Amino acid sequence: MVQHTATSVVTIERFIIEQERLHPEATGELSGILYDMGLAAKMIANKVRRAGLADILGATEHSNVQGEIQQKLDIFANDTIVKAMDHGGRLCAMASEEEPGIIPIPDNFRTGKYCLMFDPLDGSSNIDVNVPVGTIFSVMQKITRGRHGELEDLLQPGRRQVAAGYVIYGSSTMLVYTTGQGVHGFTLDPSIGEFLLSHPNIRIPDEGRYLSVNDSYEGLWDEGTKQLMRKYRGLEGGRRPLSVRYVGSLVADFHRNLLGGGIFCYPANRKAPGGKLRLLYEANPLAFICEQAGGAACDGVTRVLDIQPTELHQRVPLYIGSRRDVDLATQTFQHHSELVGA
Ligand code: P6P
Repeated sequence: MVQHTATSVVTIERFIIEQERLHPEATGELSGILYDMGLAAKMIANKVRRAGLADILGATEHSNVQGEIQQKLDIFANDTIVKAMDHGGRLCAMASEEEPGIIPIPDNFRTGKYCLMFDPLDGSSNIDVNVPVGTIFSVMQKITRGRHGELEDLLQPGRRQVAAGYVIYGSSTMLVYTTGQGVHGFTLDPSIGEFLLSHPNIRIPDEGRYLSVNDSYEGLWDEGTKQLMRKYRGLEGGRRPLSVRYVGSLVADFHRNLLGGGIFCYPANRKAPGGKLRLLYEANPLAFICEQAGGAACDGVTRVLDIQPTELHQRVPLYIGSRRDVDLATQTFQHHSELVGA
């Protein structure tokens, strides 16, 4: 594989082709999915960038309070991805945070051997305060027979993903993805409309600097979670304290920790015993990326990528980031379960 440095001008398309050449058996279908996700990302970025002007520019349909326009951005992002992906002949099914069931490939389009699951615009309520938001996607290979994908194709454990990625619409627009050959980041140059390789071979530091958690839920946490957060804060167990950075936008919090080292926690709590974040199109793709960058991800007990899904939109508690920080979570919860079990 060609070794690129950060000064090489390499488009995402060229990088994908070079990666594909490493696999003589590759058919180019997976590459096509990544191209099309890049196109959808550019279209969504263009719309998100101008969201704050919607009141001034006037919404295409009708002028609205900002909130409802954000909701339209969720739908716009969802429809953009579906329309970019449904006719390429690479997919047999899709699933989105925005839609209750499987999104089938129309009968007049060819189908392929992959399934795409995505959160089209996570954290969209943050747009009106100019906080970065993101798109998250996961690609699985079809395991059932027949032309169209079925629920069984989507409900596979995360370790079977063939690709995963996210787009962060922040101070710049970045697309970060993995196909199991490391994690690579591309920054959109809006002047030429190209994603250029800016972060080859991203690695997450073994030990973090940041703790991302919404501790307004502390009163709803169990004792194990409370103890774990005390450890991260250096109040117990002798660890150096982590700095708290919590944006409230999953992709923004994850991206900062991926580059700088840290752990993002969305624990279970009494009101949300299964956590808040979704397994198939949030936890799984970010866990695949994190592990490929040298990090880890668990639900407190089980490796995220080993969880067997049972429902399309199931939620999961999430501890994801620097490996030593995630290990501390599993050790703490294991100790507490032994105490409880004792
Ligand atoms: P809370 C945004 O609504 C989101 O789905 C994620 O992007 C974010 O990490 C989380 O919820 C924030 O949840 O309960 O802290 O507001």
